[in-house]
Amino acid sequence: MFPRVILKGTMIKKSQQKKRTSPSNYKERLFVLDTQELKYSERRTGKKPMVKGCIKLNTIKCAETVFSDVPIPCNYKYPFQVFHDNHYLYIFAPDNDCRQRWVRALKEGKQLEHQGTRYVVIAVG
Ligand code: 4IP
Repeated sequence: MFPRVILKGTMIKKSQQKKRTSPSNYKERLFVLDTQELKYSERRTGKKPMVKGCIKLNTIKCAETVFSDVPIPCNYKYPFQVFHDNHYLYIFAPDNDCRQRWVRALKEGKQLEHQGTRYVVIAVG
């Protein structure tokens, strides 16, 4: 089945610091959520965006709003987290509506993906 785009938009992400030596930085990325994965890319003027990361929906354990007391060091102030493969991806949306849309879409995306899996299992069994 071909993936279907659910949501698309520009937000800021914090580096996931997968290694102990990884820097802590914040980058603007174009996010695309489809029925199979969450992808983020770097926009480049006059060129196709370059994919920097891709997270399969079946590796996402949860997507939740983050409430933070500490000052947020980037221009977008509405964070949410995506926990996948033992990594936390922090994404900062420009406003609360946008954040809620993404959290909801990620949860729905996961359900769609589960429904798909269940359907396949029933069909095979
Ligand atoms: C990179 O820093 C970027 O922030 C990467 O983000 C990030 O990867 C890297 O984290 C971090 O080291 P530099 O550009 O200064 O090298 P992006 O891929 O969006 O450019 P993540 O995994 O967060 O996508 P580590 O943990 O992969 O090193």
